[in-house]
Amino acid sequence: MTPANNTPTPAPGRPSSRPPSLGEPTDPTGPLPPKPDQEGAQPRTPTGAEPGPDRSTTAQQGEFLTTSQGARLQDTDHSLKAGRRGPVLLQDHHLREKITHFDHERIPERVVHARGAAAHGVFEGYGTAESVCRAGFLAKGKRTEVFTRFSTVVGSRGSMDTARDTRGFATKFYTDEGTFDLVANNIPVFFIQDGIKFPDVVHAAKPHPDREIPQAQSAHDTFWDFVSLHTEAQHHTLWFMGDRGIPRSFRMMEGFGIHTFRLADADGETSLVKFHWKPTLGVHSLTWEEAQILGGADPDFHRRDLSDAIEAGAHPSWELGIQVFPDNEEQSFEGIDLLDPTKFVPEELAPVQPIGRMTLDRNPSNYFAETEQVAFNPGHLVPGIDVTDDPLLQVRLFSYVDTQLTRLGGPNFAQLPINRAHAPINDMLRDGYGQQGDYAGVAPYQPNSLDGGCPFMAGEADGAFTDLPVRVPEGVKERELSATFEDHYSQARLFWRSMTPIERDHIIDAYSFELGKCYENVIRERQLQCLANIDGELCSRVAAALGMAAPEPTVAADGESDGQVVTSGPLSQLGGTWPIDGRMIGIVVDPEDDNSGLLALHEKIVAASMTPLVIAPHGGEVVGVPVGRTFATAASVEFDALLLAGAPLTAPDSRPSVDPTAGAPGSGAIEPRVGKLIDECWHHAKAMGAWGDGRGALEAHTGSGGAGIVLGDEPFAVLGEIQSLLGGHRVWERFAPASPVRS
Ligand code: HDD
Repeated sequence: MTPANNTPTPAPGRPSSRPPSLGEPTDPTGPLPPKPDQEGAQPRTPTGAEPGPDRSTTAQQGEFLTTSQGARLQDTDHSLKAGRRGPVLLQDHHLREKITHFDHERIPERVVHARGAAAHGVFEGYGTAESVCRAGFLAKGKRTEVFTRFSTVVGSRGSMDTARDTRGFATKFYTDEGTFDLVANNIPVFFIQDGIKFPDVVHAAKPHPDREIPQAQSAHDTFWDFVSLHTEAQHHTLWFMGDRGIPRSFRMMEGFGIHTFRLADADGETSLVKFHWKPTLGVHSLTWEEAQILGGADPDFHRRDLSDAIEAGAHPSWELGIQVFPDNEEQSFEGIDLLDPTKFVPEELAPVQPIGRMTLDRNPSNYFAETEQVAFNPGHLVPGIDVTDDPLLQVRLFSYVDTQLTRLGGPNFAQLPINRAHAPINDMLRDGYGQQGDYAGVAPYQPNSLDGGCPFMAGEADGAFTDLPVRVPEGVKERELSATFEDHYSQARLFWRSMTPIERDHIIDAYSFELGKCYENVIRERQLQCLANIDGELCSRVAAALGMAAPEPTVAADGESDGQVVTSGPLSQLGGTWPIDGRMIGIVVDPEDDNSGLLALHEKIVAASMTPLVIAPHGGEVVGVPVGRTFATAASVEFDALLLAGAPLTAPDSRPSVDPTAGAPGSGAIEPRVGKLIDECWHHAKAMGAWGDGRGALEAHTGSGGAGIVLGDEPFAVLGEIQSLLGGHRVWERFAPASPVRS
């Protein structure tokens, strides 16, 4: 074999064990010197932040490569052969170990929620829950480590982040009293009322079994077939046809425990509650066009956004809150059945009371070890928190361990570092695949005398988990649900009524798109019937988009309010002003211009906890500021706002553009790729600002300004106005909604 040019030189003082003529890496060497592009000003991490302090302890350790048995290796690049050109020998134990391990590196992906991203953090209790819950981690000032995994539901592990879907929001609280998992979603109601229907809804939502398409989409016949037949799914479906189905960021999602849980205080008094996560940054979404473009341009958009924000120090946080209801025999509140997971309780009827705050401040070091192997379970409870008889929750209590036995290869997954409780563990679970324990003692059974009777049972005073003495309802065994579960439409109507005109337009567009992708007319007709039962305008506008007749409702609406609440303010996500931490600001520069203020602008944006990305014709630096994107790599969908510090023109010798709408090369027209950035930001209702030469370009592309266009002379002043606009997320005033004003 010809010696490789980059063969590392043996470390000083360590002679090679092979003749130098072979020129192959044999002896262990020191680390290779950094490549030119790894030196100097290049960021060490994608955002330029210093790597976290834990990296040194989690990186590959030790000077020498070894086998899994600790034997130092001399070569891992060549299999052992009978002569240089001969066959590979079976006795090559290093080869077999390496390949065998590799062959088994993949584990089954989650049957749902396969694609996710996660982060570590801390939860701090406010102490405000103490009157209803004795769980120690809710005490005032108590800090508890957490791990949160966000996910899409339908797509497989390699699918895109921005698919229209419900999002998972699962948090593991490593409390002193054992691990508590809050396995939540970003929508407060679920598709189905009884867990026995879960395989049905998932089979319907997953790709068609014959061709396995489409991936990560609900825009297909089997999904709409199911939800139009099983109408309890209509309420949830309406939520994710709305903007919550395409979040801007995991950091900007609410989380909902959905089910009603039962809490107990220190005296054993019980209450019923629903858990809510409220994001500090507000609830914001992508536009559908952005989501679709991102699916191709950056399928990792949400996981990148989460890890970049954490790395840049913009640590996302959520307030945990509870709605509290009396624990009455009917387990209902203001006529809403609290055991029906397709219903929520409007905040106007039961305000969300804050009980603590979670901040995510550390990215996982290893995706597989942490994000992939984490195992959540709604049955992981701590003293003071218990389940109710919600028939969906009851089935979940079985499903999670069951699936993890397969996914994580046996019964010992709780011993994996990410799943290990931070409370002392003293169980009597023994043996099995992947057992890590080397237990002393001979009596892993109770009662015993051989191990001195140990371990002992804890009483309530020792912090034992006690099953709350809840009365079991009388009745006969039957496969039925309570009659109070039968209303499938009134809360869907409440949701629809609570939307602003812009949000209604988005919902109509979403149904029109999704049903437009169905092949079977009968499915569209049936879904239009469901929409008619929710709202006449919703139905007629979707029907018009499909070119079909709008049916009359078959379910009578219960007057204007469908209950005590006509509209519920917190259901709409528009309006209000929110922090802008972690927002992405694109800055188009022309390197030929005077860019002397660029560094200061860059620093100002970073100081405001946002991420600036300089966009220039070529990579490298402009006045010492690193270029984050070139015209070839920039995509408007990455940015929350765009600044034009210059107006790069097409170079006289540039090649013809493949984009037929672009200006002619050499014409002195604005560089077409910059023009495209501006046009897309305009259509996606994003704030844009310009000064200097950038003004003309922005004016030309936006018809001399308009809502959300900031033209000025001074960069900091323009930036200031852009920041204010960003607080409202988007500039919807730019477009008149087609919907009438909210009723
Ligand atoms: Fe589930 C995963 C949330 C109903 C069965 N579920 C899973 C995850 C989340 C939820 C966030 C991903 C956890 C992670 O990141 O690892 N699931 C929910 C919510 C539900 C719900 C909020 C309704 C209120 N789930 C539900 C039912 C069943 C399941 C009714 C079964 C009958 N869920 C599972 C599962 C998963 C899962 C198959 C897949 C991987 C896993 O559990 O560990 O067991």
